[in-house]
Amino acid sequence: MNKDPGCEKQEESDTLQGRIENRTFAKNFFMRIDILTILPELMESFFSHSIIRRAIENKVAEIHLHNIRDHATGKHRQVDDYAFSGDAGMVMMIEPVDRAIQALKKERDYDEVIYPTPDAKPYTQKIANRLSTLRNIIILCGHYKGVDQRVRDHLVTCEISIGDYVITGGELAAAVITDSVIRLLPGAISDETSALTDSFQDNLLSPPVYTRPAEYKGWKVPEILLSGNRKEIFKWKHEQAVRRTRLLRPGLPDREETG
Ligand code: 6GU
Repeated sequence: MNKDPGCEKQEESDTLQGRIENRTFAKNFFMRIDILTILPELMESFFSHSIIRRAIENKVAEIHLHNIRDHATGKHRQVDDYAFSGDAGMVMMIEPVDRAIQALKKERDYDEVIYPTPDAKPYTQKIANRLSTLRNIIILCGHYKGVDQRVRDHLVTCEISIGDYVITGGELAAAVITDSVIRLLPGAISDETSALTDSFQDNLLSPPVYTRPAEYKGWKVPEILLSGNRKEIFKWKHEQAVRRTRLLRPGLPDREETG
């Protein structure tokens, strides 16, 4: 690998607050995400539901799905081939991927070409925050044994792993990235402040939450939450968040700092 295709470039708008402040200057902001995949149907259903659909309806974001196979040449519209190394497993070919990317680049400039892959740095909220400040991004979904390394060396600008395990294709990872980014865009979720209180936004896990009834089968909601004392409740929530983080994710702050 010739470069570190990290996705954590520092920007003034690195904090979410900074991002929101910057955004107030950018009226009519919307984000365009182009996803290159060999399984567009698989992704369609995901994006036609929930938060993502609402964001699209509210013109906060646009998602365009493109079938890489449409850019394949030859009778069989081949998009994968055997590895030169002789290893088992197919490799996604550079030509259809390059053609798909160039077709998009001809239409507009892109801020990042993202390639989700297990052999990359781990995805964090910090990266999601930064991606949410961009206007046009491409996400390339890999399959088989991955894409030809020359795609990564010459076309991809940002590589992301969504965790230390392997899933079959890049589609689910692209969906994870898209969801986490779009929910940060102003207007994507009704209560805009709720993106600010997400787990990880301040390197803390969320505190526990409760709703009615106050008692069920003898299992009680903590007394403090019924007290109406906002100051004490705020303090309790913070203590709980710290406790949970220390217990479950002791390395969380370090990991965020070192990227
Ligand atoms: Cl981005 N892709 C695949 N196939 N597996 C993964 C991943 C991505 N991140 C973690 N595992």
